[in-house]
Amino acid sequence: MDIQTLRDSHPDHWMRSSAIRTLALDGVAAANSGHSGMPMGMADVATVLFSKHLKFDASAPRWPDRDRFILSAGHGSMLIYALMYLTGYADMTLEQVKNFRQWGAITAGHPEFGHVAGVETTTGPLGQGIANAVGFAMAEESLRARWGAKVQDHFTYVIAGDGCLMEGISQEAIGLAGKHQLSRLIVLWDNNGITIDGKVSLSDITDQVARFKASGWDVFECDGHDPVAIDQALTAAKASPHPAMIACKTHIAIGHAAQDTSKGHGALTDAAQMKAAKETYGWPYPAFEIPAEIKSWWEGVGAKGASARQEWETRLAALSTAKQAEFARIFSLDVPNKLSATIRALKKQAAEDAPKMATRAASEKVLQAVNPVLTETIGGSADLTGSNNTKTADLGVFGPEDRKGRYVYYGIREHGMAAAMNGMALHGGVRPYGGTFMCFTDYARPSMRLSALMGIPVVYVMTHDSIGLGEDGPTHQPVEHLAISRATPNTLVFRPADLVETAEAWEIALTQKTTPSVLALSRQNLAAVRKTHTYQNMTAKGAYILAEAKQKRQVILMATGSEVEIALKARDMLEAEGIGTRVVSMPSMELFAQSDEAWRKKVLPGGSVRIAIEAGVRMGWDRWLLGERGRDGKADFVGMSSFGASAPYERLYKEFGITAEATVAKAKALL
Ligand SMILES: Cc1ncc(C[n+]2csc(CCOP(=O)(O)OP(=O)(O)O)c2C)c(N)n1
Ligand SMILES: [Mg+2]
Repeated sequence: MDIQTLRDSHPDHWMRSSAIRTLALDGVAAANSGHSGMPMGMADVATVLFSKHLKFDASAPRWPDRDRFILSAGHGSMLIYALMYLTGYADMTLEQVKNFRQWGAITAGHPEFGHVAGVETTTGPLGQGIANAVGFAMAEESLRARWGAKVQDHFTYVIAGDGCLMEGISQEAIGLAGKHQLSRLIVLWDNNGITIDGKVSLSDITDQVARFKASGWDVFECDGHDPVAIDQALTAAKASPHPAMIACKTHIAIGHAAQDTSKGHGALTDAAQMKAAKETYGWPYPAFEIPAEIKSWWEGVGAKGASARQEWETRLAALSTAKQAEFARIFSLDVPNKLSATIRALKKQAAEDAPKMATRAASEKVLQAVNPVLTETIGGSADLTGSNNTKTADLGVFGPEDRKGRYVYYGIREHGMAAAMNGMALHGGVRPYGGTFMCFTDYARPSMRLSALMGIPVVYVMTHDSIGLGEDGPTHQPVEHLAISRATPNTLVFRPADLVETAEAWEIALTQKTTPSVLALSRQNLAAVRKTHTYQNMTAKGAYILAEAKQKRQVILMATGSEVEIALKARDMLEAEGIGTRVVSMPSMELFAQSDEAWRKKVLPGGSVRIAIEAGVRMGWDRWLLGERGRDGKADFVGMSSFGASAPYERLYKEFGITAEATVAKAKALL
């Protein structure tokens, strides 16, 4: 259909969707940067979705039973900002729209969770949104099964572009959603055939319809500018018993000189061309001006969900007081009081038994105690369940047959798993954790970074955390991964040394509300190092004195995880030679950095030789080795400076010089 036909056949719809198009043009022109073409091309789909299908209430953006709308093609951020302004979200004022991409405005270049009330997830790194959406839909299925459709009953809609579908992560997401028959998940593909470099066909000839179908999706197709066709496709997609993809054939930058070209992807700021486009639309109004009748129609769209929201509130209020409190608790991320008592009991027993075990096995022990208490947890692993020790007997398995199951077999999809966990956490009401090998942090990394950026408390259970995994060799042995995780802002990295520290680390991770955690856990068995019970969570201090010097202190050995027992052995050897040696266990550098200065000085006073022992690279350690003021004295590092190798782990520790003997030699060399 040409534009004149579209205008003539649905004049009201055309003007309402043109409000989005012109706001996108005006916002991008004011910023002199951004992406005009995608919001222009998808304005018709968005208008039908928001006015006829999406269950939302602009006056209550966070209402737990709303439909979720995810703009996976985050570069088209003006689409979501325009929709929020038009429908009357309180935070999305015209001023904000005019300040698109400016310092202090909530209208960031790409939609950011936490900045804008109606933005469900941060998008922009292509493919993340569609993969988050799988987690949203899983959380909805899980909560609907456990709480009933009266309390949780909604859809997750995604707008994804060619770029989202080309990214590898989309395949992981599509596979996961298909397997789990997430029928409440609907993806609207902005099928405009254009990306930045030119036509999609420059780089891809995938039959997307066949591809989605191959993974168990239902696929519908429509002219993405025909409101009747869009409505029909959405109605069919909602009725389908499978996840649904709607291929919306669209024109990028419709009505502009750049229509159907890659020029249309970016910022369309040429004044004459903008004027011509608006004339084509039949839009005579000045920049940022929306005629009152169009604005008020849109505000009606924003208000129409209020009754559904109020009915939901009434249904919630009909639940028992205890159930209402529990519902509020899981959505506010509070933990039950019982959690700390559970952890403490476990710690006490562990200190008495002093079991020799791998920290991954310790983690399983903690989960066995915690999962029955914290019923909002949803565990999983990317096909390494038996290695990551992430499954406990009480969880059951999530799937089409059992939506109440709390364990997800993510398959070999680390990235998809991490993104799905982000989606679950963002949905609310559940607390996801998932495992893989520490080395494959790399495969999950883009989503781990977004957990941190968004400030959501996903827990990453990363086992086989060093050369200590042995025979699988350097492909599987993380060396730089602790440093990368620690370098990421707003991320807590834990490398516990035994069962007690593992329990403490889990307690901290599970009480976070705005910070993800990475648990680096050993494959190999470790001796218990905390054999005296402490009521206090020592890991919460980040680092603490595990063993004090018996003689005048000359050396401080710092270590994490599997290397703590090496530090203790080196201390015995040094003490035997009359060299007083303190051992500091440092399960979390971030928490130590956050602890007060007095504590840091107490744990790491000046005047002693300092050696850090960790089976990873040195990067990150110098702050503690050289002193926070960089003048504390002599220091050295026992760890890795190359990739590992394939051999039994005892041999590897020897060959790479991560031993008590090497530690003693380095300490003595500095004395
Ligand atoms: C992971 C990732 N890689 C690259 C980019 C840069 N980028 C932004 S949009 C885009 C092209 C997207 O094409 P499409 O989804 O078809 O959007 P359209 O041009 O149709 O608006 C690229 C490469 C990105 N945002 N994220
Ligand atoms: Mg495109």
